Amino acid sequence: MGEITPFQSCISCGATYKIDEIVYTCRKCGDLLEIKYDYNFLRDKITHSDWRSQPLSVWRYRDFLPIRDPSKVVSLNEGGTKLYHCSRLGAALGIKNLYVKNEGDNPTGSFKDRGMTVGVSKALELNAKMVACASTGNTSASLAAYAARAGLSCIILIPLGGVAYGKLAQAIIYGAKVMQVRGNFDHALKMVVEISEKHREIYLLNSINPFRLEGQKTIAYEICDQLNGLVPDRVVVPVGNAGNISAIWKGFLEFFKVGLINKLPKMTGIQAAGASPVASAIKEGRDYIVPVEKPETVASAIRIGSPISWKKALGAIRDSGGTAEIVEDDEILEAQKMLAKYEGIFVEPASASSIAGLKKLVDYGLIDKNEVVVCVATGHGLKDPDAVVKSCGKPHEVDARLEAIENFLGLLSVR
Ligand code: AN7
Repeated sequence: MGEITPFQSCISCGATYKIDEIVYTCRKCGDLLEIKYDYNFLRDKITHSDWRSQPLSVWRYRDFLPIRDPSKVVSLNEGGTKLYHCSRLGAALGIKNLYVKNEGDNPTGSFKDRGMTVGVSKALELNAKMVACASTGNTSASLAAYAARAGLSCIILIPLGGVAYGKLAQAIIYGAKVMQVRGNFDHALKMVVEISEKHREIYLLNSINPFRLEGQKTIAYEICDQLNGLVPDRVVVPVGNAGNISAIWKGFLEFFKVGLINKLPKMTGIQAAGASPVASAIKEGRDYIVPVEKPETVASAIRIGSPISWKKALGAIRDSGGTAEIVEDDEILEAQKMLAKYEGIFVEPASASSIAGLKKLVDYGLIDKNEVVVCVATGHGLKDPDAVVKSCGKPHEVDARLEAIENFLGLLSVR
């Protein structure tokens, strides 16, 4: 039997759309779409394909991705990020088997590159000439880079103030048309959805676009392959717009469906206290979110009050038997320092929220110390150096005299 071509499907009413149809939300009920595959066909295909001989990367998993024309692939060598066993941090938190998946290794320094390599390739397949997104920073840096590589023009809406300078600099240097919207991320997202619905030549690449999440699900595939088929008991993910945790769960489910793994991890989402609609819904046992009007947190990447993929995320957390936790800004900054100090891994505050959340759940006794845990560190620390200077202060100033330096170091012996 031939393959059933991948297609888009509504997560609520099940309405289906062709793989090359430009549709962002379901025309029948308005809900989000996801990409579906012929898993029986895939199961057979991967047993005959040489994918395991390919280097670890997003495109190692091309059989699981919705791009059919290899000549359209836009790549900067994304994915293949390191998975570190963190014994020193693990000991400090009381977890024996702690791993950190360092997404800061990606070409523009965040996991967004996994989504953009697929999303921008799709844009080329669809003959789009213009791509757009709203962003708290990393999505814009990534889209701008991939658009540049593909020769597409790029429109970016970011909230006025609050985007870390490293990310803003990236978007600007890659040549995107960057606008700072007077409002927060939720306002910027609303604007970019409206403009791409009105001007159909603009292809929208926020995570409302299901092709983005297809790239991001490869985080799950890589974790399975890096642990040689061992599935972690738990995967801890920072949650902002809620696309990534949904994508990672989809990845695990798909490896399960095609028989590459035989169990599934508990998906655990972490949000900052000033922007926690998803985690609050989980804690309060609700199946809907209450958007946060004025989201606020030091972790600017996840300063999002009305996450677009909330329904997918609630499903991922509940279906996997996972949980969610809320962390304060000082807990995030403390976790950022711990990861740097104990393991030499420097991540931005949003990424450190996964460590902060893990610490809290272990302290509360909600996570067993024997669990194999993977924390996803979503973005590089150099994206937001201001956050470090604010939390750690500037270095001590000394005169250019040996004695002054010895004095600071406590090396002046009393004679
Ligand atoms: C470092 O760049 O939403 O829950 O516009 O940059 O999938 O949104 C960034 C999100 C976590 C949250 N960690 O992921 C954007 C944007 C980092 C991030 C998240 C983001 P989602």
